[in-house]
Amino acid sequence: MAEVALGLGSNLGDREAHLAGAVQALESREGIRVTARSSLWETPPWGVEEQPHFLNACVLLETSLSPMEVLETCLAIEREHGRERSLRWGPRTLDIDVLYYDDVVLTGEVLTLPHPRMLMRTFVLAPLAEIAPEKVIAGATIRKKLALVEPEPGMRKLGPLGKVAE
Ligand code: PH2
Ligand code: MG
Ligand code: MG
Repeated sequence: MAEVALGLGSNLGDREAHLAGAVQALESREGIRVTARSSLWETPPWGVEEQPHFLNACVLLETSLSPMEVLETCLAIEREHGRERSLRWGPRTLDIDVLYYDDVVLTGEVLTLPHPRMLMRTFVLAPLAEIAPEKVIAGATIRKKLALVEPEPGMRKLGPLGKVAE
């Protein structure tokens, strides 16, 4: 069994329903158990600033799937939520990024682990620090990495990431 962290994001449509639906879809997949979920966070858009604010969250999984199988599962769930790939860093109904898979380090065409930008993004580190503060990535804990990045003005912690998308 591997421990995997995923970063979830949405800034189109019913954002909360997309994130809650993603968790439900993950839970229903064979070989995946969702073991922890962060709070929901409202975050200003990074990269392309002219787009709606995001809701972000992170979850931890215990899984028997391989890294590529986890990625393919995430992409399939994104598609089920009407994800269209157009603008890089642009608006999306659902984004699911594989942040780390145990301590696997790999650089590939479609999958790089740990996620190459996760340590620079407060919208990833803040929710992840709620559920995996002691996880070490690139030599330091998530808690420490979060303390090293600039606080993001306009980022707020909302309620729990719900179970059911209504
Ligand atoms: N995702 C992006 C680009 N910009 N900004 C925020 N706040 N949250 C995101 O999840 C996000 C983003 C590309 O995946
Ligand atoms: Mg992303
Ligand atoms: Mg993505």
